[in-house]
Amino acid sequence: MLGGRSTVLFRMLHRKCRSQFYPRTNNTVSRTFVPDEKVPWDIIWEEYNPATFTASHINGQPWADPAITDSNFHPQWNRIDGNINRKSHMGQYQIVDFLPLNPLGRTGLRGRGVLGRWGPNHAADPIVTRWKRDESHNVEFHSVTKKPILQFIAIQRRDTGEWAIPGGMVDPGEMVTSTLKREFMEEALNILECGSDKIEKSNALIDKFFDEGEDIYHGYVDDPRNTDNAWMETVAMNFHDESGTSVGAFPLCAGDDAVNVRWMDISKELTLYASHNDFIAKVVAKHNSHW
Ligand code: RP5
Repeated sequence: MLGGRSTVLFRMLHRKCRSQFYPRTNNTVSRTFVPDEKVPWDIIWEEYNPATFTASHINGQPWADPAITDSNFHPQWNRIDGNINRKSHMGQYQIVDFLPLNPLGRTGLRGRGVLGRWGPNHAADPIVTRWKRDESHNVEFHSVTKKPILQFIAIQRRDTGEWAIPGGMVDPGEMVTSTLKREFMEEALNILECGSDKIEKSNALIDKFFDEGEDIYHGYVDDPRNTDNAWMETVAMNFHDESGTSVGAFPLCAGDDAVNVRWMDISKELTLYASHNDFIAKVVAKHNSHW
């Protein structure tokens, strides 16, 4: 648990999951307001009694857990449970009244919201980058910072309309490295519907590209879907096309969960989904590029 840490962490990493209305509910589900100082579970707050919400459409879904009251449901918390990873990147999480507790603290809402798993819901985020170039293929530098401008492949999410890294959920038993490649192929190249000859003939190149990623972040995501009992975690990796001639030259095509996809210039003005800005900032530090 992170209860004793300063409130700075909560302001940064636990903000979007305390917004007034729960997403995808047409503002019909409200969170109890949780001020920064009351986020940690070890701060006693006797009156804390938020609403409970688990979206009805997740009942019975193959990707979702059963209700916590289901007598056949015996989750192995903090462990690899069959082929479901119930371990957290944040260390051991607590179980109170049979429910896992969000390791970052209170969110103002109990239940599972629209998330499939009680406890951690594991995702993977592929951050695919290249240098911004002019028509003569020369790298462009920012006029003020004099640093080269990095671009990354961003998708516009269908659910919130926000721009984001084209990440997705890790399937049960799936290796995170496979999720990173699969999600990119589905979300940014839409290989099924738009798969061009060029991409089909480049299988070996794509495999090699996705073999050479660099770790950027693994841990909690400040996702607006998080609740007191279910939350997003991710592994973010950077895949960089230095010359801009391999994956950096592929035609982009938005997949099912996206309405748009494009190369986006990176700067501190970006406003991305969840805590994706923080992951992009780490990529910038690695490449010493414009911010
Ligand atoms: C975020 O949600 C993760 O960082 C990842 O980008 C995404 C995965 O959820 P879906 O896009 O599958 O909804 O928390």
